[in-house]
Amino acid sequence: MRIALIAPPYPLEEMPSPPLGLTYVAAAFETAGAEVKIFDYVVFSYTKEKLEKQLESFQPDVVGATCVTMNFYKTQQILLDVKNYNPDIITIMGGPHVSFTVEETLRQYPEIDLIVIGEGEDTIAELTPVIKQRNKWRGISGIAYRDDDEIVVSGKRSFIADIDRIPLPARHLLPISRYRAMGFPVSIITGRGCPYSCIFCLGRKMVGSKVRKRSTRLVLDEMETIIGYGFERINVADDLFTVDKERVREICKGIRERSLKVPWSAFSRVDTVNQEIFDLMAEAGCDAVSFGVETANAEMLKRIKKGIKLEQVHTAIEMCHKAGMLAHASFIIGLPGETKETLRETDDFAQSTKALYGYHYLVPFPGTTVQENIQNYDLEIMTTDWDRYDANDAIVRTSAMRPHDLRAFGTSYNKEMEEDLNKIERRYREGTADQQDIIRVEGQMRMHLTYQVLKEDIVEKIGFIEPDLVKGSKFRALQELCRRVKEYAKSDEKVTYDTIRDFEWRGYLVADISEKGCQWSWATLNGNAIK
Ligand code: B12
Ligand code: SF4
Repeated sequence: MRIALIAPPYPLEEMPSPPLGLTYVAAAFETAGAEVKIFDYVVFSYTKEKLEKQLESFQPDVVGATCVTMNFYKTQQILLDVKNYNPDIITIMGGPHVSFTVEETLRQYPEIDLIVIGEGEDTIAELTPVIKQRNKWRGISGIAYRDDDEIVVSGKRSFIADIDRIPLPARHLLPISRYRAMGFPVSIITGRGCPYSCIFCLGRKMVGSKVRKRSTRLVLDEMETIIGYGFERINVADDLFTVDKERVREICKGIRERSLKVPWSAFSRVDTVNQEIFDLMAEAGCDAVSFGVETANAEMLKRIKKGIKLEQVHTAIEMCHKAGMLAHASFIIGLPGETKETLRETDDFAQSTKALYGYHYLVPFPGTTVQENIQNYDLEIMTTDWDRYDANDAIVRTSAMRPHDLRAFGTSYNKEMEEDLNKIERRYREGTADQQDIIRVEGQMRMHLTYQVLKEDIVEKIGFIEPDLVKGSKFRALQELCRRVKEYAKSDEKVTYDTIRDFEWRGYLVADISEKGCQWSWATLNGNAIK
């Protein structure tokens, strides 16, 4: 049984890091005995022709895809392309969007044969052996599919109680060198479940209200594997990582004992931390902590069921700084009851915390309490165009604020940031920038260039260097590659040469030199060329 898994495109602004859920899914299919390949369109371009070539070469029986709401249409389009190529290939979708839009998705998009609802591992284990026998699907819980005109939603599947038996994410199937080049942190989850019920979040609905923790040993093993792949930063993405202090102590102790030298960051809640824990985390390499604060209006905090107090925000941020870590607070624009005054209150508060802070717009994702019970809130949803569910624009209104007003607030905040950045860029161009400014500007330029090189498959297009230019010398071949990339991407000369040489030095790019010339390619895990 061959399964191709699609990592659908998503934009640079969302920091394309290795897809976590999909690598869990890949591991579950491998454990069920399938041969699995990931078709990655996060750090590769997507074209129908490329997909067809990949299908032709791998000949999968099944194509599965994951998505969040904002890239649902792109993902569905890819599955449509799969069906157009070969209608016999079975197509599956899973993830937080389709888990809560089962009926409408299956009715509107016949190119999707089957949806896996919620946590996937146990469903995959049961489904894989019978996946080609549709008449056997009925007995499997946690799925939905079409049977002629009927939409069949099978029984609910319970959450996996012992998550230590879930196989570690199959990151070895990803194009690792391309993700390393992007440089974003690799997310890990040390537990599943959330006892809180913030009205804008799907967390609890996706993973249940009971927190299920993985053993410290497995968390450390996973970190070790990630470091072994050459990644340079990890992000512990569970909100509730700091809830169980004993476990944080154990993990931090284990990191030191195993000498895992990797900087990491963590998400946390302001009501679950203390100075001792932050000090331990900092000693174990954690250098930044993000807190969801959402709003500084106490009434609204209650309404959204966040369950935190504003005093706790100040205390947590001070403790975080005292431990020598960066603190980041995130806020949401457009929560129910939002007014000009509440936004002002939030912004004043955000500035008073001395933390780095940022805003997203409220997005009522399908399945969230705010979306399902919209009539109970001072809120109107203006669109169900899923492309707009990226949290970077206002798609709701409150009685006091239209999307336009909410946007005006967000834009004014972004404008301040942009003006700061413009000043730094001006200093850079005029040659008066200090070292910190230079690192920041060149870092931005490098990130954009890297993204362009990956998304436009530039090395694949121009990475063959003719023998008369190579003359047997890797150095010459590299200089020529840098020159061509600069020309193709129309990028800054210094940044291009620094970036491409660094990729080669770090082993992300490998050269195959022969009398026929030099072929540059991205490296696989064992240093060969990705084919
Ligand atoms: C870690 C995390 C991140 C990390 C890592 C993302 C990554 N690279 O993988 C970071 C911080 C980078 C991130 C970014 C974003 N995230 Co996020 N994130 C999470 C979080 C906390 C855990 C997700 C996770 O990995 N869980 C572990 C895995 C195993 O679960 P899973 O992905 O759901 O996959 C399981 C099942 O869904 C199913 N499954 C999934 N896909 C498939 C496919 C097939 C074929 C099958 C059979 C099964 C299957 O099986 C899997 C195994 O059990 C969730 C909250 C939550 N608890 O779910 C939010 C969450 C997924 N994120 C969310 C959002 C919105 C985003 C962003 C768009 C940020 C933004 N602008 O607001 C970006 C988009 C990134 C992207 N395209 O995926 C939303 C999604 C809501 C929605 N309907 O769109 C969630 C649910 C939080 C919320 N607000 O409610 N996120
Ligand atoms: S925002 Fe965090 S604490 Fe609130 S429900 Fe979601 S995962 Fe739980």
